[in-house]
Amino acid sequence: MKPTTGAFEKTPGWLDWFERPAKPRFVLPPGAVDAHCHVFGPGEQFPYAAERKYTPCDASKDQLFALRDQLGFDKNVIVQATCHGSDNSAMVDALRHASGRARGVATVKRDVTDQALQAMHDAGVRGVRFNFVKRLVDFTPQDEMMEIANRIRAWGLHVVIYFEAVDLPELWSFFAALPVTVVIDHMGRPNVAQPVDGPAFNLFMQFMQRHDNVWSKVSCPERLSLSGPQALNGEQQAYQDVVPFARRVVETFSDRVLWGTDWPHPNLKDHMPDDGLLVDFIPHIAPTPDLQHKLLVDNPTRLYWPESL
Ligand code: 0GY
Repeated sequence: MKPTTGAFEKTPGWLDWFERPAKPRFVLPPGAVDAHCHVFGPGEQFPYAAERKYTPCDASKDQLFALRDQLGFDKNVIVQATCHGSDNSAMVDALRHASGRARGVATVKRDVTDQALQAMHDAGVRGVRFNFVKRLVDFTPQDEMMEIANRIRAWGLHVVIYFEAVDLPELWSFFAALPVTVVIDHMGRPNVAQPVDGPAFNLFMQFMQRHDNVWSKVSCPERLSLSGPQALNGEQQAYQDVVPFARRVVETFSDRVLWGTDWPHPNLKDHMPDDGLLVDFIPHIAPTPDLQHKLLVDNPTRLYWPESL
C-alpha cells in the first residue's frame, strides 16, 4: 500500500499504481511524449483540495519521471487532476523540475489573474482543462468557461475537455464555439459495448470531422475496456474491445491524436494496469511506424513544444 501523506486518508477501495511496471516490448520512438499523466501531492507538501471527490495515494514528480525513463518516454504532459482543484502548485512544481521535458494543463477559475496565467505559462503550462464528468467535479457555468477560453488565447493556450459520451449531444454547441484548439480526453469515453460504427461513436467522429481545431487523446483503454487486460487465445492483446475505437480515430485523424498513460490512474476500482502493458497496446491502435510517430512524437511536439520544430 502506498501512502497518502498530510492529513489525508485514501478513498476506500483505491488501487495504488504499479511500482515496478514491465519493460514494454514495444520500443517507443525517440522523442515520444506521454501526453496525459498526473502528479498527486505528496499531500504533506501539496495538500489535496477541499472540494475533491476522491483522495488518491501520493504520486510525486520524481516517481513520474522515473516511470517516464522506465517506459522509454522522452517527455510528459502533466494534466491537473481534480483532487487538486484549481491549486496547480504540484503540477507547476513538477514542470519547474523537469528541465523542459514536461508541459502542463491547468485548472483555473474565472478569478485567475493575468499574472498567474503568465507565471503558469512561463513554467510550461500550455492548456486549461474543463471537466464535465459529474462524479469528478461540481458544476461550472458555461459562460465562465467561455470567458476563460477567450482570455487564454492571449497566451496561445488550448482547452482540454473531459466528458462522457452520453453528454456529447448536449455539449456539442458549447464545444463547437470554443475559440481555441480543443483536445478531448480519452476519445470522449465511448461505451465500447456499442458498435464502433454505431450512432454514438459516429457522432464523436462527426464532431472531429466537422471541427479541425479538435484533437483527441486515444488513451485510457483500461478505463474504457469491458474485456480487460487478459490475454486472449494465448495472445497478449489487452483491452481488445477498445482497439477498434482507438484505431478508427488514429487512422482517420492521424495528425490530431495524442497518447498518454494516465498514470497514476485515478479512480480505478477493479484493476490497475501495468504501465508497460499499456505501452504495448500502442501498436494495436497505431499499426504502422508512420502512425506511431505522428501519435507519439510529431503531434504532441507540435502542440506542446512547437518552438523545437
Ligand atoms: C483521468 C481520469 C479520471 C480522473 C481525472 O482529474 C481527474 O480527477 O481526470 C477519471 O476518474 O476518469 O484522466 O485521470
